[in-house]
Amino acid sequence: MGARPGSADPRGDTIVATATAPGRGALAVIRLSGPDALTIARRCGTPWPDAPRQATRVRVHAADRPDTPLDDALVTWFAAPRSFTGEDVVEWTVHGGAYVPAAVVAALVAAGARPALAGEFTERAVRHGKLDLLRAEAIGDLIDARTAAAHRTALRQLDGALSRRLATLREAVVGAEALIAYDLDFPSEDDGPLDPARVLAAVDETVAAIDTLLATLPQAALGRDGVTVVLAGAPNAGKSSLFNALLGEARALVSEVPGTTRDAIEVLLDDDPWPIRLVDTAGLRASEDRVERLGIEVSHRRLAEAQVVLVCGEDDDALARASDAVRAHSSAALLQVRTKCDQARSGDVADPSMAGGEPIAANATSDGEMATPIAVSAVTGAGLVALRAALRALVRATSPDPAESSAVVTRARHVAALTTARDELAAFRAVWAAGELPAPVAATHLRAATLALDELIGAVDIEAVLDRVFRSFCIGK
Ligand SMILES: Nc1nc2c(ncn2[C@@H]2O[C@H](COP(=O)(O)OP(=O)(O)O)[C@@H](O)[C@H]2O)c(=O)[nH]1
Ligand SMILES: [Mg+2]
Repeated sequence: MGARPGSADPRGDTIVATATAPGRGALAVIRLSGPDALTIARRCGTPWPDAPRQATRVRVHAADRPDTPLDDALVTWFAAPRSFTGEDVVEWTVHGGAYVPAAVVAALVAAGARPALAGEFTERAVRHGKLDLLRAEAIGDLIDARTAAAHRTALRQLDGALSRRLATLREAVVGAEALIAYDLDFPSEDDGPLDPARVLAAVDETVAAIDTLLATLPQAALGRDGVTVVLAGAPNAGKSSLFNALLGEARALVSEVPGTTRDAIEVLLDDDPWPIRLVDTAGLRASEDRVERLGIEVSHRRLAEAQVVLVCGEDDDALARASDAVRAHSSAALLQVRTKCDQARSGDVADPSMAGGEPIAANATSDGEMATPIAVSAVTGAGLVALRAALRALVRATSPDPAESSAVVTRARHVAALTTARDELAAFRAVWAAGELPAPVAATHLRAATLALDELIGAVDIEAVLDRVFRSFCIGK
């Protein structure tokens, strides 16, 4: 993966990059960080402000052409170690666009700075102890967040929820190790010989806590990719129209990915507490994996990945047939939707509560399904609000509650380290319970578990993990 310049020396050289996204924009922020940041900045900014942490208007120019301004900038500088990176940092707010930021960066490079690598500012913050690795990752997640749920998870991690949970786990492992060490140093002191059950109980508790944490991984995926909601029903039931109507009504459309699959169109709608990945089975051909015989338009594959299926039909008969077909192939929660309710049909009983935003979620049966179909019209928009409310209630009932776990693991790196820690604890447990090996040998497993947790937090062996973590960051962060 290649060495990162400057990474060998924790003090590093002085780096510069535009922190804002490239392209046309009112303003751009350029960051300069490192031991020579102030010297370099003084060469390119006139008059230079004496006081740190005060936004000051400065003329920016090339070091050798002080009379040819590149821009009028607002400059704020921070003296080490009280800065994001822990080094001297200068932030230049200049005009945006293609030319000015590039010209200012070029001037700073000519004056002695080096263009920063992706994630290098945050990497330096970690090296200087301003952030642990988990919080640094959370900054990346915050920037990449597209949904309220991903944003919420990133903020919690940035606030240290996961770091604190891991610190507690680490303390428990170190505590168990200390019990053994104490017993070796002072055998039979005060309390008599160490009770092996006491060590086992501490280890078991920690293993259980790690398992709880590992079980939160699906939440990260849910926050990123959403709860999968699939539209199913006979051809012409009104699925695609409903799909579009729900899109039009949505507060925030996160992404539209048409043509990503041959058989479906899907969109990610942001919602609370989880985004919704709405899937419309588009144009299935008869030869394809249509849920046959009952003739509804949805593939087995789509049904298999659905958490919720919106079963669409124009009347009770169609709804019953479509529900049976779905039920036979899927364990997803079903929500029955009576489509085209603007069209009066003989035998229809007007039911204004269905269209008027009544608390329809109260109709949910104990297994989370809707007892009464929700009547909607893609043409008039009737019932769409109620449908969204019922869908939200169903998602809440069938998905994890985000409030329950503030610490959530989000990455394969987290899972790998926690699994290592867990395996080492299990190995310790086996050896300790058998009582065959001397205590110091058994304790090496506890050491290894602690090390895995330290690596996860970023407390040790920084070199090995930093490259992997920061490679995915953007320049200027
Ligand atoms: N009056 C009325 N017609 C609808 C409504 N929804 C769909 N349609 C019509 O029903 C037909 C089939 O709709 P479409 O959404 O393509 O159904 P799909 O095959 O299930 O995707 C089209 O002619 C639509 O214009 C509705 O809410 N009201
Ligand atoms: Mg369709």
